[in-house]
Formats: sequence, C-alpha cells, structure tokens
Amino acid sequence: MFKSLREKLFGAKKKASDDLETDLNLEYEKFTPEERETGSLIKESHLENLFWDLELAMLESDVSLETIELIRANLKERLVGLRVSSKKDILSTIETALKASLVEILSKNDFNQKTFLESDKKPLVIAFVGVNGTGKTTAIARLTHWLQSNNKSVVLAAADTFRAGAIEQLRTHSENLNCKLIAHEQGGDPAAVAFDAIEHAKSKGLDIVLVDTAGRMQTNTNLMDEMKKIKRVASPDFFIFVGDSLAGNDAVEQARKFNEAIGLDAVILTKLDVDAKGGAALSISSTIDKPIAFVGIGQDYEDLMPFDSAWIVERIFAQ
Ligand SMILES: Nc1nc2c(ncn2[C@@H]2O[C@H](COP(=O)(O)OP(=O)(O)OP(=O)(O)O)[C@@H](O)[C@H]2O)c(=O)[nH]1
Ligand SMILES: [Mg+2]
Repeated sequence: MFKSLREKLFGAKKKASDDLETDLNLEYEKFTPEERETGSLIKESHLENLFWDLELAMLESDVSLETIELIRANLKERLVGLRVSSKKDILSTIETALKASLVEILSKNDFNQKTFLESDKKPLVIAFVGVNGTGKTTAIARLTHWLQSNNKSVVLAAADTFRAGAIEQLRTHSENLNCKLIAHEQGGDPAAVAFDAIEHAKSKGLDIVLVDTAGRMQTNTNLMDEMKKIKRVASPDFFIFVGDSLAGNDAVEQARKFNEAIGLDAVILTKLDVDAKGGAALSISSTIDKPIAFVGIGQDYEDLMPFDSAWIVERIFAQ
C-alpha cells in the first residue's frame, strides 16, 4: 500500500533536509553564541527548496494541486519558528511536521460511522454512485456485513438495472449475507427499485436500505439524469461516491462532477490495498470538502474499514 508515494516522500524528505541544512548553514556564520547553543531558527525563506522537493514527490503521486497547496500552508505554519541543531534533527522535524499536516488535512472532514448505527430514521437510505467498476457493489456487500455485525438489518436494492449480470451479482451477495434483496427486471426503472426497497423496509421494520446503482461516466448526461431521478424518487439520506483509488486524479475529478450533479455526503475509496500512489486518498476529501467514510483494503467482506486518517498516514510512512 502506497509504496511509490512512500519511496518518493522518503527521497524528497532526505533531499529537503539536505537543502534545509544547506540553507540554514549559510547563516551559521552570523549566529550569536546563543543561537549556536539552541540551534538555528527556521524562517520562511528557508523553506522554498524543501517545498519544491516535497511538492514534486506529491505531484508525481497524483496528489491534487489544491491539496498540495493546503499541505504547503500547513507545513509552513508548523516549521517556521522551529529550531534545529543537527541533520538528524532536521530530518525528524520535517517528518513530524509532514505527518501532522497530512493527519490534519485528512481529518478536516471527519465522518462519524456511528451516524449509520444511531440514526433515528427508519429505514435509513444510502445510495452508492460512481463510475464503472470502482467497487460499488462490493462496497455495499461489505457495508452490509459491517452493519449486520453492528446489529442492523439491511435490505439491498438492485437499482443497477443497466449492466447485464449486475442483479445476479447483488443477489449472490444477499444470499451469502442472508439479507433481503429487492430487484426488478434488467432494463427496469432504477428509481422504482429503490422506492420498492424502501417500502419493503418500512413494512417489515428493517433498519437500512442500501441502493446499488449502475456505473456511469460523469460525462454521460442520460445516466447522470437517471441518477438525479433516483434522488428525487428515493430521497436517499446519504449519497456515497465510491471511487477507485487507483484512478488517482481521475477519481478526484469524478467525485467533483458527481458532487456537482447530486450533492455527495461521503466517499468510499476502494482498492487502497493495491494503490501505490496514494494521491486520491490524500486529495479526494479536501477537494470536494466531503469526508471519506470507509476505505476498501482487500477483496473479502471484512476488508472495508472505517476511514482513519492516522492509520492512513502511518501506512504512508511505514518502514
Ligand atoms: N483489491 C481490491 N479489489 C476491490 C476492492 N473493492 C472492489 N474490488 C474489486 O473491483 C472489482 C469491481 O467491483 P464491483 O463491486 O463489481 O464494482 P462496481 O462499481 O459495482 O462495478 P459496476 O457495477 O460495473 O459499475 C471486483 O473485482 C472487486 O473484487 C478493494 O478494496 N480492493
Ligand atoms: Mg456494481
């Protein structure tokens, strides 16, 4: 996970600390005896090279420009005014500041997963949207597993009536997970499926309806309109965008477009287990100003994890 980002940041960190050391040394001659005791003060003017090194590493890892800008401002605030006295000190100061910046930026839009468990609304309706193959259906199956293990009853709505095999795929999950599936025929109206699933949940007193939808490109006007119809008819309490972290910048751009079209409430980012770059994980939440609720970290029902910024940052810097 995040192998390439880790390597790039490691290289950049080393280079940045060399640069910072050089920049600070330039002033060593001017130090007062006290400064020689306490180490040298980092000023804003010392940070240009450091930012250059780190920004390049992040750009190459698909971190968005907006997010890089946020990291830069956050790092500046943390570093300016600190004193460092040795090369080792510089390296650990940069690493500590970078980790703290990333955690802060990733925690800005926190999602409380208990919202799904403690909501008074019954049924709570959650619809999943995104482009083709990002992991929507798999995420629904895993979220069902997570909700069931938190004592919630779930109804699945097979509102992907577009792709051949989509209904059967969800049916298999519903059988494995022992939960009710509401499905119509392929080609039917997705909004009607969602509506029926909600009615079923109401009549049986079930807690949560998860609505699977067809994958759609953000540029496909017809399918984007169809999604708006699902919104009108089913009024989901949550629209969750499911993004594939491997898609990097594209995933961020898609999230932006879906957010403009229907207003997203949260993101599930999948395939983190096979993502080397990590750019989408770092950028998606701050770009659309919506939280990441869960992340997909493998292929099994257990491999959906509530998003945890500290956990992500630890993975990025893991040895
Ligand atoms: N490694 C890994 N694979 C995943 C993860 N999430 C989903 N996948 C795989 O991604 C593929 C597509 O998953 P689906 O759930 O069918 O994706 P979808 O978004 O519903 O696809 P469409 O309905 O065709 O738009 C499957 O092979 C999943 O096993 C994950 O977190 N990690
Ligand atoms: Mg699907």
